[in-house]
Amino acid sequence: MEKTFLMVKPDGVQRQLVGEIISRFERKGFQLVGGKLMNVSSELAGEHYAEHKERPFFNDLVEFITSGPVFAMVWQGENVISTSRKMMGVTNPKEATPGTIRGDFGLTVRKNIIHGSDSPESAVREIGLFFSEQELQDYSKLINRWIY
Ligand code: DAT
Ligand code: MG
Repeated sequence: MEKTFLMVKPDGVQRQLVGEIISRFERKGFQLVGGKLMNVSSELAGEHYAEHKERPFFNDLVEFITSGPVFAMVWQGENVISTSRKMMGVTNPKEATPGTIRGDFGLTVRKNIIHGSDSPESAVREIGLFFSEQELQDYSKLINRWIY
């Protein structure tokens, strides 16, 4: 089953949106396979955002993601990578559709509440950066037969 890496950023944790966000993915039918409240070191932040190293906002991005605890998660389900991106809304909350997480809770691109992997390759890479094998649970839910 497809897996993705999702992370409530420091603004989402401070604004007490962790429960709301978990609830949205649970109600959609996705399955939580790993989760933890943690601090992101500058080293991990640099690796996680490596693709943005040359961007003018890179330093602000690293400063922000290391500014307080994040809630890191791994979710699984059919099409979870692209569907969770749709549920998050586009990068800039100013343009994100109401009904999406960024559309409902965010105002600016620098504090856009949630991160989600954008492709199967980044999902594998990001899950590996944030979680060890032992931190991921392999279990089945009876309700899945009413979802699939
Ligand atoms: P996403 O988080 O939707 O995958 P991204 O990978 O393009 O977006 O960028 C990573 C983060 O960097 C994004 O969540 C917020 C920040 N960011 C993106 N574009 C920005 C900009 N023009 N100014 C400031 N921050 C930006
Ligand atoms: Mg991205």
